[in-house]
Amino acid sequence: MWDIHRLGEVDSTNTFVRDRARQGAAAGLVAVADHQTAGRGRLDRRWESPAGANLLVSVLLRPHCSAADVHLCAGAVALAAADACREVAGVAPVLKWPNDLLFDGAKLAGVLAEAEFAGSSLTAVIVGIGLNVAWPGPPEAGGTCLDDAGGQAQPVDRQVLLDSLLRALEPRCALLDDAAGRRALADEVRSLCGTVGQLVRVTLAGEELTGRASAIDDSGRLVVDTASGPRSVSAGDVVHVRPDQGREELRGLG
Ligand code: BT5
Repeated sequence: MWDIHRLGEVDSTNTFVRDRARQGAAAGLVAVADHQTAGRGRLDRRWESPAGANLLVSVLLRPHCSAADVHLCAGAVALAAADACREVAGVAPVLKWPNDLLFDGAKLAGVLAEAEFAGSSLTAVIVGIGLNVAWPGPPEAGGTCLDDAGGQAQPVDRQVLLDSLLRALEPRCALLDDAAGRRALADEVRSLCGTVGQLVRVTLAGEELTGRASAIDDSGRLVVDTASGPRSVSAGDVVHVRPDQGREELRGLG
């Protein structure tokens, strides 16, 4: 099902796939790059990676679902990437809501999902993932990479990792197309998500919430039990907080 475009250098694999989606490319288009000159995170942040070090890939999905389910497209890719990390590197990451893979509390991968619409109908979802293989990210980000986390004798082969990821993604793409499949996918996201049960601080536009994350609801929102009652959060930056230290602690999972 995959039409793979291998690129030496590109501004952003998400932008490459988005441009082709707008020209009518079919679902299954994949762009993988050695290097991005303008790799994007969320909220205009940058995704950094030296040439040839990490897996930088975006896929074009055209699921039969609504805008409210776009988060599951990101979830499907994150779950497939987690499978690939286990299969290829023996590393078992957890999900950090809404879009990261963590290993031992450190960021191993970030997922960026971007939706395209015709009027109010969802026409495409571009999901990009930056998965650290040989470089753990900029020092200030406190990330990790498979070659450090896995302790394997051989460095991880990015091609083998991509093949494994796409194999794990294919059945999950089918799940996106009907309600029962989406429920199964949402359950799988919940079971791998390390955020539920954690004390969290969530930064929203103009507001900060602190409380215990108690659930992920069927719309993919994080439910946070705050002092003034439960709040559902659909976007925002989550920091896991360690209660015993009362300070920001990204290594507090588990
Ligand atoms: C994300 O954003 O985590 C989503 C990253 C998606 C990147 C992929 S690469 C392929 C595709 N093409 C693109 O252009 N993008 C996608 P966010 O949660 O906003 O995290 C961004 C933050 O992570 C930055 O502000 C840094 O602090 C940190 N960061 C940057 N590069 C990193 C890396 N390689 N490893 C760990 N952390 C990193």
